[in-house]
Amino acid sequence: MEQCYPFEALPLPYPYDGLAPYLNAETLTFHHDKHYQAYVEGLNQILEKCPQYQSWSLNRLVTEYAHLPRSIQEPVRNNAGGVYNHGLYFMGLCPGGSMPGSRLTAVIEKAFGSFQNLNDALIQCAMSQFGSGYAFLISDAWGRLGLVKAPNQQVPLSSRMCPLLAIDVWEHAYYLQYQNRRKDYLTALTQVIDWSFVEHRYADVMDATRRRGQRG
Ligand code: MN3
Repeated sequence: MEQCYPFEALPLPYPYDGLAPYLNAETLTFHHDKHYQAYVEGLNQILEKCPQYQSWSLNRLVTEYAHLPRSIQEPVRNNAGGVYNHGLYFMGLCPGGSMPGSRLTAVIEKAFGSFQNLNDALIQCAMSQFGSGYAFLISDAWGRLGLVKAPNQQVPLSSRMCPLLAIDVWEHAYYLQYQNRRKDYLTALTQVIDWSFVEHRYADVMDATRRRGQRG
């Protein structure tokens, strides 16, 4: 799902009230239609004035923004990051949640001991992000899972790391429903994570690694 200019917000693959009561419709509507949309528009506005970079994919923008003219590096980093991270966040949720299949479960147990441990560690990682940012479940190029946090709209994407799941801990992600209770939000969120989406992304990372191995 490589996205290109002009960028568009990915439509929610579930209704606005589909994640209730864990995330209510008001929270989801503002988050998707206002906050996510603002990053999309911000990125398009920057690139509108820089046609020579309109061919850059979203992945390229978030990984190679440092090669852009200095004046747009920071705005591209923030806005392209916001587009990437929000797409990943919303696509990683689904009504009722879903469980990982046997293949991903085995990888999770190897890295975290158990699925429950992963959920606990994910909440802990997201709680420890001071201020705005995200917690991510990532895979390295060898298929090893890990958790990382990042401030603002930084994206932990590189040749050796791919984010599989993004947990948004900006206050706008939960304030309307949970106010300052970030942990309540995170605990609720673990009920609606779409682990089959995570498993698909993980399979994609492994396929890409195999292809690179065959080339090399
Ligand atoms: Mn957000």
